[in-house]
Amino acid sequence: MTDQALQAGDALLIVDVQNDFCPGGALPVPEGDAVVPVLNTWIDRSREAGVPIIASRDWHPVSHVSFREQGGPWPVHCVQDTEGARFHPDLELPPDTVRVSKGTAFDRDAYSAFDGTGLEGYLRDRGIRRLWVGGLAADVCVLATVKDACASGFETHVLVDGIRAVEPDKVGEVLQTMDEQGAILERKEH
Ligand code: VGL
Ligand code: ZN
Repeated sequence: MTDQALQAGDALLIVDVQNDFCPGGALPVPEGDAVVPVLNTWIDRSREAGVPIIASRDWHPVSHVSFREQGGPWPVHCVQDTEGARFHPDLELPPDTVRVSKGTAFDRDAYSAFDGTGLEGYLRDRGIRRLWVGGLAADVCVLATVKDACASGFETHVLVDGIRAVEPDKVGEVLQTMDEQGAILERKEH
């Protein structure tokens, strides 16, 4: 835990808070929608501090390689421009949120928000050094994003209350892996 006051050089990175990853969606993460109020608080804090807000989204073409019908591990999910691919309706993303789409090639999957998106360069160009990360799913795309963020030298803070896993039993293991990568695990200050 650190002082959770946001400052210049920070960015909030919200990973894949989309309908398909929430209860009722195509690839539901248990309690996935529970991250929404937590992340809304961080959105407010980011706006107050003038800190940029970045939201990644899983954004697959039809017949994506990760779908079971193509021999992949997942049910059809987050197909471009479908309701399931939209951000959760209660997530209060401001209009100037920077949207990052990933997994857009037919033949290649991308779990990390950094994978094939150019996000690292975008952040560096803006002098971002610290990231505050939350979203879905803790054991898939959040984990991959946190690993890449750490490997790229960003000071990476994980909003533990603002993540949920496809396999909830694995959260402890996931947090340990994040910690080993050098991420800082953040729980509520009060
Ligand atoms: C994700 C499974 C498949 C995620 C994306 O955003 O965590 N999980 N595609
Ligand atoms: Zn996907």
